[in-house]
Amino acid sequence: MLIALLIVACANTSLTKPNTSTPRITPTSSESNNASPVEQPAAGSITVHITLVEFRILSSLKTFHAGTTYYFVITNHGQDTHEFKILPDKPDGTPQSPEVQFKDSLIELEPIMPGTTWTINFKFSAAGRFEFACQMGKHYMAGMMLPIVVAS
Ligand SMILES: [Cu+2]
Repeated sequence: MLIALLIVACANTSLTKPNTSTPRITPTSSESNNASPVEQPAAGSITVHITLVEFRILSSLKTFHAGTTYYFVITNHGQDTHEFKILPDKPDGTPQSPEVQFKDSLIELEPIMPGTTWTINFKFSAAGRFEFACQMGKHYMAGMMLPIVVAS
């Protein structure tokens, strides 16, 4: 169900970056600043509240488990437009190179306009070190990333 939605979202998206396998979701109407893709929580999912501000990402959970479905409720409480990406980290928890981050991101939700909330169900398929991140403009370099742990 989620995969089908992501595929449809990808097919309908006019990419501004080189094509990748990253699931990308953009608002169905690019004309509206209020367009916010919204999913209902999956049965048995665990809700995670994500807050985006300049220039930090806050999460109600920082340790996750592979195979568990999480219902991400992502709200932009800042003044700027942000995005929500999940990127792989190195085994020691430090960030991967920008090339690997770009190529292997697990999810990419953008643009998340100020004052809007996006919701999506997501399941990590394997344990590892990851980070939540916004790579818009210089946001990432300004500290807009949050390391997380996915346990088995
Ligand atoms: Cu940002």
